[in-house]
Amino acid sequence: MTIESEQTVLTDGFHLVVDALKLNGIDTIYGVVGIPITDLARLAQAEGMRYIGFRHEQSAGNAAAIAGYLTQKPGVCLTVSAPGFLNGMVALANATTNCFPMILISGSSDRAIVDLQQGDYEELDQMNAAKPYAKAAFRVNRPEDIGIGIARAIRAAVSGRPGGVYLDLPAEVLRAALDEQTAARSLVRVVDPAPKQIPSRESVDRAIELLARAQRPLVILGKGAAYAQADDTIRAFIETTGIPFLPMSMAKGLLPDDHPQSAAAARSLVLAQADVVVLIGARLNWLLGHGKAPQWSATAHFIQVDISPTEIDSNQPIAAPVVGDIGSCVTALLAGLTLACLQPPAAWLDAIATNKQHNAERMAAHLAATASPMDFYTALRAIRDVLADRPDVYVVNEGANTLDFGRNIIDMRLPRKRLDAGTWGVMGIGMGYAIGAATVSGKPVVAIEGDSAFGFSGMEIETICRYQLPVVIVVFNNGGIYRGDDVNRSGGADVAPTVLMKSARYEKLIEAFGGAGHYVSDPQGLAKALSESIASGQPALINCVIDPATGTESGHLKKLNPQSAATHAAEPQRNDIKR
Ligand code: ADP
Ligand code: TPW
Ligand code: MG
Repeated sequence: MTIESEQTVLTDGFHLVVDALKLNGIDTIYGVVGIPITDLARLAQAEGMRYIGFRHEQSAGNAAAIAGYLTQKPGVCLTVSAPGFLNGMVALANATTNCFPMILISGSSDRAIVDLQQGDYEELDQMNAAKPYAKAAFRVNRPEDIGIGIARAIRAAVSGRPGGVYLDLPAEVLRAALDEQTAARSLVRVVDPAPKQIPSRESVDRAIELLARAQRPLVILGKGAAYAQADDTIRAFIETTGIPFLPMSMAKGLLPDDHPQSAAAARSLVLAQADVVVLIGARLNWLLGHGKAPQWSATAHFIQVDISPTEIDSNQPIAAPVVGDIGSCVTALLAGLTLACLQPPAAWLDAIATNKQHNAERMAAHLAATASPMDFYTALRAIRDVLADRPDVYVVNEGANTLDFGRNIIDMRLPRKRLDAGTWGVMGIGMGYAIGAATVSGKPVVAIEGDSAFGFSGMEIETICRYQLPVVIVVFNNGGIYRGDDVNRSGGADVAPTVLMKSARYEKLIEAFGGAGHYVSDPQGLAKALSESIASGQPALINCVIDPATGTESGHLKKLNPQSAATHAAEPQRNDIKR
């Protein structure tokens, strides 16, 4: 809508935001509306963008973040000021932590009042609140700067190491009028938002020299490698060299989990014994024991391929940094390979094969036993078998035991299909990631959720039903955080801190919104409900009853929780069979 005066045709900030997003190929906004951004969402929809309305900004932000991860275009989340903004901030911080490109756009209150703390409606100094948790934070103070502000936000989100960007849009800027010609001239189409970054020749040569000396080489693929969408190049590098590889959780499927060179089932062995490790888009953070003993050999040498120069030496000295984008770096490494880099010594490959077989047999024995009531193995085996025929299905996974067992048992065959609690191990990503993945792909999503994990974003099942998304939620109902059988040590009436309601009928929640609810207590029932739900393409929730006594405190993170009073003598020691 434009306002015509005698001489000039006027437009406003709302139109400029929509035009700037569309000009840059952004076609979807995830958000929750209210003052001052309701008209922005309305207008975006009127102008042909998709607007997906959520029940909570954290889930909207998580959907935007995962959309960014899957498409390499920043996912956009739109929130109201102060509380809506803060709800969205958790997702923005999580996106930054995980290196996902995302833009959080929030309306904000009158700066003159906010800065003097005079108590405006939803007053908060949002830009400064966002700064420590975002890759970049910008505020647009004039309507003619909206175009450049959005361009800066896009470029900051996707170039170099991707991350979360905050863009503050004061209400008065959105409402401000501007003549159409000036407005049109102010828009910016971002050219080459994530330019290739070619590694230096020396860095590639240094890496090749080190690799040529390796006796026990290993490649670790992280979610940066999955994000880079250099799938064929990475596969060619691994298959040409013959080096065993270990996928980090969200890199599962970059090469299929049943690939003969996968060392996932020999994880502890390869970490402890590898002498040259090629990290591709994976950080040496807590998820990799910081690259240190006792998990790693103290004499291991590292080659690290990463786009962020300051990631190098963050935890361990890196003998051969290769800084650039993964596509360019792996192409250069592949081109530089020498004979000595090909086919690792047989002794190394044999040791891995033996260990893999031993661990695979242990896992197979666990999976062959049918526990009643179901334990994590029994339930996940049923899910694994159904998903074996559907490699196109996205798997969202959060919880503690539900996450750790899920990662180990559910094989992935295609890249970027596994979406999980990530670098923070955060609960609450489930429904947002499921909605984001279904929205950008139109493909089915199966969200395997601990009962606690599900609760963090559970209300979004209304969103899933409202948009009729092909999302099937499986709630692993063991009646608690980790387990459901702990007791109140005071003998009082309140349940223990980890206990949730075992009798909860989660499937009835989705029935309230017209989705299909299933209650299952055996693997046959689970398999049937799951395959029918996926085939239906409609929203469904399967309440899957799990023995409350089978989980482990903190899942596989026991050693981060050493003082735990909840020691269960009967628990099997899992020893990260295949983490
Ligand atoms: P994981 O948790 O799977 O180990 P991380 O999130 O720790 O993975 O690491 C991802 C790494 O990938 C980050 O250090 C990031 O800088 C890097 N990265 C992301 N995208 C690219 C890219 N296109 N090229 C090179 N490195 C990238
Ligand atoms: C935002 C702490 C880690 S895992 C978890 C919590 C609360 C839930 C585990 O129980 P669940 O899974 O989901 O039922 P299961 O199979 O083991 O029973 N708040 C946030 N993030 C985290 N990680 C926590 C709390 C936590
Ligand atoms: Mg639970």
